[in-house]
Amino acid sequence: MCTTISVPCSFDDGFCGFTHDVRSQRKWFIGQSATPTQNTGPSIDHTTLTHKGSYIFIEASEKKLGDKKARLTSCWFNANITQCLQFWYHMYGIRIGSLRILKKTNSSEDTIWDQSENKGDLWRFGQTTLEGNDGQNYQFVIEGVTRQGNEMEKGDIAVDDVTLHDGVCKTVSSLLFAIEMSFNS
Ligand SMILES: [Ca+2]
Repeated sequence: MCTTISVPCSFDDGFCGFTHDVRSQRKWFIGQSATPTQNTGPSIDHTTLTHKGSYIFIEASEKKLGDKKARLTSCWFNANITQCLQFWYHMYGIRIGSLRILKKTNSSEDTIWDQSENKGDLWRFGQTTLEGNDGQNYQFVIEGVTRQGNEMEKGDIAVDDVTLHDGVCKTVSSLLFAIEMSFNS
């Protein structure tokens, strides 16, 4: 079960088997170097720390009505598997929206991790445990949500280097992993 996604995923060769939620009108895009809008989004790829690698991002200025969510979904995991989902995320922009990780079963969908603040031009480490204890097979969803209003285009959110480990997540200080991506330095 769940053999169609390939992790660790650097997004350098596409979406690693993650699929777009067909009910969402927005999509995650593969990005490289900087996103099209200035003063939002990453400047460089996380995997290589250069302009050459790729990451996924939501383009906040994409003009679309209706659904503001972009959702990327894993395949189905067996109910009894507990694992730690780890990833790097980038939330830079004065109108940043939300990044969420959801655990989805046939009957429920729960947010198990979320952030909704401007974090500056930094890649940050995130992790959350996918608990396999409720008897139901599950997927996880990487969901980006854009905000409406003035300067809504300054809200690009990016994700890179998604991976899974057996067992629950161990506590780490995300500060240890924060790497500043300043072009001024
Ligand atoms: Ca990458």
